Amino acid sequence: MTSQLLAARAAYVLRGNDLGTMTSAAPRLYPHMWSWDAAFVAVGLARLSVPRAILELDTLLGAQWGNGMIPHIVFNPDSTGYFPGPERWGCHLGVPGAPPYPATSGICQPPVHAIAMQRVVEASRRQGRSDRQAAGEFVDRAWRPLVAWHRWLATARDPQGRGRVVLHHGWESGMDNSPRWDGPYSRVVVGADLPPYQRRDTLVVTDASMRPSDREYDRYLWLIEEMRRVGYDDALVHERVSFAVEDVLVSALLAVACDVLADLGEERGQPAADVAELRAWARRCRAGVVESVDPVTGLARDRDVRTGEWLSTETVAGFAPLLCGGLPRARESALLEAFEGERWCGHPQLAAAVPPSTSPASGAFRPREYWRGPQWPVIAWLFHWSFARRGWAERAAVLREEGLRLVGAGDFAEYYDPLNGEPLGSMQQSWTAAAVLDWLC
Ligand code: 9WN
Repeated sequence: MTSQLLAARAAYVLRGNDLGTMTSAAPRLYPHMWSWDAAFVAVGLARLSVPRAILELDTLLGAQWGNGMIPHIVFNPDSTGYFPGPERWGCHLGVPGAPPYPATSGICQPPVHAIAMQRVVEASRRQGRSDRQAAGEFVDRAWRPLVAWHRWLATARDPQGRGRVVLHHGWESGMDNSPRWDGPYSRVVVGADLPPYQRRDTLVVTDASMRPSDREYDRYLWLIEEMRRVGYDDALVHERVSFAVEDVLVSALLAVACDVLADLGEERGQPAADVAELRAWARRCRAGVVESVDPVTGLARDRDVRTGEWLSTETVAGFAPLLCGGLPRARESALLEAFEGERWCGHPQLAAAVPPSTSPASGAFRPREYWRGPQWPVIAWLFHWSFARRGWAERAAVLREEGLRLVGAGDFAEYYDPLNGEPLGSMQQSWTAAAVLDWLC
């Protein structure tokens, strides 16, 4: 397929998933707005229409909680096709700080929104004056909400100031069933009083082996129950919820996002005190990520807060320092070598040289099981964007080329089998189309 046709098909996917003021993450499996999906979607939309990209982010920010949290799902009121829906979360039913409308979930996702805002601003610079003005006004309007979001992550979710963001659900990492979380999840004891439920995801993706197992779902639902029972109160969640991990990838993204936001704020003359705070959070998170690096493997590690252990499964999160920087030069070069080496992108059996979610050389690797092995185009995009930002133009170009090789057939799948390139999970996934648009336009 030519690049032009692929880009046209990507645009068609985003238009098809457009619900008016939000874009569904995918038409059937995810008929609502997801937080980090919305950010990536805005990156793609900015190539089609800057105002539409801004609207996407405005909708998301419109659902922000009073404490600053951007919820991981903003529910489309016209769809009931996803479980767990608003009733199971119960957030719109009087949880302090949660908006009564639109209904939202009660957890967060990775903070990539400032990155999206920066891409929208950049896209606007290639357009006419009205788009540039709209983007500038958007930065001004979104400034307080985004600083509040970052503040919540840097404080409520890092109460000890370790520089690593604490998550209370695997869904908050965006990498739901990654083997990173197997240890912490194994210690989650599902209560006998877990209300019964019926999954819907396996009605859409009928090959159940591509999705998390029922046992995993019980734990996911139990964590929601635990949070709901303490009214989603930040301090109580931190104290009582049985899953608590320091996520190194989210921490690296927060570091980058704080710097990106601070840059935009400086350009727009936003308050110097806010900018200084953002820079301080960026420094602290960068240091937290660097501190997590395993001296033997050189990969960054998550940490189980409940047991204090470092978690060193070989997943793509191990490359978090490449996103945020901060490593001494020799260690950074070694990490880049590992990224391109035969345990990762250079693995001889890969169909496309982009990072799989888990190393194919690891015992935890499962090529078709969701975040346990498949390649996710959006993750390739994230590393591509970071590498370009860090001045590694050639490496960024390779990721773009290989990412496009992965999605070249135009299915815009959610994820791909790294060993044969088979598209898996949901098709017409919005963020896959968005990554392709950004790569091609
Ligand atoms: C739970 C929407 C989301 C992505 C996540 C991905 C998946 C949801 C699910 O889909 O998670 O949040 O039901 O599996 O893991 O990264 O944001 O695309």
